[in-house]
Amino acid sequence: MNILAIDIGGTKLAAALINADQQISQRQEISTPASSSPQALTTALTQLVSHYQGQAHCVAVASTGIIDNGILTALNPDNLGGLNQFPLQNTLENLTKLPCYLLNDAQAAAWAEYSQLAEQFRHIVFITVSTGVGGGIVINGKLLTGPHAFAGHIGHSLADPNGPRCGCGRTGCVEAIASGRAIAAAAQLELQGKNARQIFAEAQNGNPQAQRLVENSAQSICQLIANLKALLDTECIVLGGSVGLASGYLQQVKQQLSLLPTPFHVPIVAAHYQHDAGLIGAALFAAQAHSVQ
Ligand code: ADP
Ligand code: BMX
Ligand code: ZN
Repeated sequence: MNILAIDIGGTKLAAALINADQQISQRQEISTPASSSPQALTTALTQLVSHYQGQAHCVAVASTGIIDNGILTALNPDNLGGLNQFPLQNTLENLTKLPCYLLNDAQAAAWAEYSQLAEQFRHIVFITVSTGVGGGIVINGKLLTGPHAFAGHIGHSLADPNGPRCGCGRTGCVEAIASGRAIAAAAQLELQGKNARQIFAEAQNGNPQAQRLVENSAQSICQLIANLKALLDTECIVLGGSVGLASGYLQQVKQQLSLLPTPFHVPIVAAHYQHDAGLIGAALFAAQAHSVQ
């Protein structure tokens, strides 16, 4: 029987059925509502899950935000149109009448990526550069979630004390410089009003401002990776999210890391599961949790 996997990001909501061999079918994607009203997210989730009735035995969720005790708490509410608290587990259990297993989106993606790197590495960090910047940490083959499910929120570590204010309330977080939203927010003049995807396209066309915005993002992700290497002696960094997976981005991060002293060097790879890492990781986690019940 399949697992219904749902990925809740700041920009898009995805859902799919995942079988025991991690094969995906019936994948759907809709935009994340840009509203602080819990009702708007409930309506979008209702639309998304209605398609899968009777086809799954449990629900696996990878969601942006701190996912603790079934509640989504936004660390950076700006990423969810101002939505701050949302009863995610209750909402989905009421909608589907199925047991529901939840993880943060980057924690879930880290678990998926670790599952297929496990023969090579025991210590990896997954970084998503997407609407925000998220992280999932695997140490000695175990996913680190922490006592309050907060572990891995590396997008909210300091990149520049003189940088922009972050939606989390701190100043100069990595997310406030490197994320898709931050790239768009920093755009001026001819790039004002464009989103990160459009700014990447402009950078490819040779626009110097766009190239500088992409470079600043890659530079702060490179410094974050060096910090993680010093903190955890991690063996491999996996990069995901639509910004992280954008053409040329990984190369820029690698190039900048190569300029730092050798102890900070670490292999960096693109997410094997690309944009589906969250869905697959949530399903793996749910399958493991469901089987021990
Ligand atoms: P989510 O945050 O919902 O998981 P994504 O991983 O798609 O979603 O990240 C959304 C961000 O990525 C947005 O800021 C969007 O503009 C940007 N983006 C989407 N596609 C691309 C692309 N091809 N190149 C660069 N940035 C992109
Ligand atoms: C934010 C934070 C993280 C999340 C990361 C990436 C919120 C709502 N989210 O740092 O929990 O993992 O963004 O999320 O505070 P995404 O939406 O970019 O995938
Ligand atoms: Zn922050």
